[in-house]
Amino acid sequence: MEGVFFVGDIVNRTDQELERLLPLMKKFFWLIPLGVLLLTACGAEKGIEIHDAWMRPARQGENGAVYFVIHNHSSQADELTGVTSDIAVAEMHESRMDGDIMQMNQVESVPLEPYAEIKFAPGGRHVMLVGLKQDMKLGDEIDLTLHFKNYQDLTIRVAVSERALPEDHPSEDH
Ligand SMILES: [Cu+2]
Repeated sequence: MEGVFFVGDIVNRTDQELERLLPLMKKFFWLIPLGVLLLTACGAEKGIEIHDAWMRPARQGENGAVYFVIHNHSSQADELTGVTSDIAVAEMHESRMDGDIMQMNQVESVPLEPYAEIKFAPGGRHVMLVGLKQDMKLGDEIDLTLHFKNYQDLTIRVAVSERALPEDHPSEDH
């Protein structure tokens, strides 16, 4: 008798606790999917993003230099292995000041460390559009496709705009 009573007591207590817990569980149950959602959002690799792509105006037959920022959001290292364009031969270049002379070298690839932010900017790395097939006027836009060692190809929009260049970062027009 005593045992049965004891078991009943436990059951009753459990029920009471459940009754107390249930509203609480209902109240906070939405936290679980929210938590999962946040984990998913943080865990989801955003991959590689290109920001702020632009180039200065240039004439048909000339070269144009394209600038942008590559952001590797991934914990995996990658590599920019090439760039292609429909309106010119696209090469990756790196400018360096050697005394008063701007040296420009073609680079085959650009390493992208995990979470790296790599700037293509006047006076440094740029994509050279060699022998433009068309005039590039203010407000024009072109597509440029970036190829990576691991990541999918990214086609970006490049806007032609006039931006002030720092005096110690001469133009890449050549
Ligand atoms: Cu160049």
